Amino acid sequence: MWLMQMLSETGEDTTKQSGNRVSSFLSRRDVQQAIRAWVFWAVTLGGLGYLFIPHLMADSASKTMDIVKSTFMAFYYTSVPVAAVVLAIATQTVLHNRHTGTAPPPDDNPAIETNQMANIVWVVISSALCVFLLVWGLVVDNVVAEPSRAANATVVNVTGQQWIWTFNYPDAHKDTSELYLPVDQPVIFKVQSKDVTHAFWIVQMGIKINANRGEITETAVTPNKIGVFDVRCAELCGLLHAHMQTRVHVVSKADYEKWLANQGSVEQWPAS
Ligand SMILES: [Cu+2]
Repeated sequence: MWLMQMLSETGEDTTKQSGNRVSSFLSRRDVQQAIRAWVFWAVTLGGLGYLFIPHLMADSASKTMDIVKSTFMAFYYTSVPVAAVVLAIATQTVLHNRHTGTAPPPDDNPAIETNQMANIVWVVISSALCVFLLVWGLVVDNVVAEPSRAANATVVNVTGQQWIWTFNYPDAHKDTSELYLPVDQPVIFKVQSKDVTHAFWIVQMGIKINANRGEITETAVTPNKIGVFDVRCAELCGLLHAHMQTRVHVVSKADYEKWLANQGSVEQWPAS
């Protein structure tokens, strides 16, 4: 409707009219109050996220995890202005727009869905934020998939069952209950289950995929930090689900070759 009105009028008049409409909308007292509340909530939510969220996520042991963390923050910061609009309207309503008494409220405060300017701003900004997140997702998804395309990737077969993980290195004919991986080397996990659905999750590497019975799922990562990290089950799979965890040792290429050649129990070597 507003678009048709605008199109049917001359350019100069349209610009002047919509300029007047914007400035009269922005100069309204309730709008000013809502804008101040929006700034308060945007700064508060943004600041709290900046201060606390990074501490809630595991330290990174792969580029994939770096991307997971930055994606989480991107989605958080993108949602802040939208959440702040909702909170700003609620705050303005509670602080300045309360109605008391038994008489019905006056009709001079029409609902926001009938306000053209509010609707245009709302739809345009929300759409721009969604497009930004879509583009972000497409770009990082491509980067995260890089290890799965590596021609030199190590393959590890992962089997979940109530309530343990076992790992098989098909090239080395080796079975283990703890993972050993060479640093900076892409690895592809072929994951399955012997019983119910589990989920294979390497916490600090930012990869997680379902382990299904009768089907092989794949995920891949390039560990980029030497150390010991956590493997957990991320799908409720029965009584001892919480204990279905083991470790992944990321070691140097030389230590990995030594481990592959070692026939002893994996729990005894290397000491860590
Ligand atoms: Cu589980």
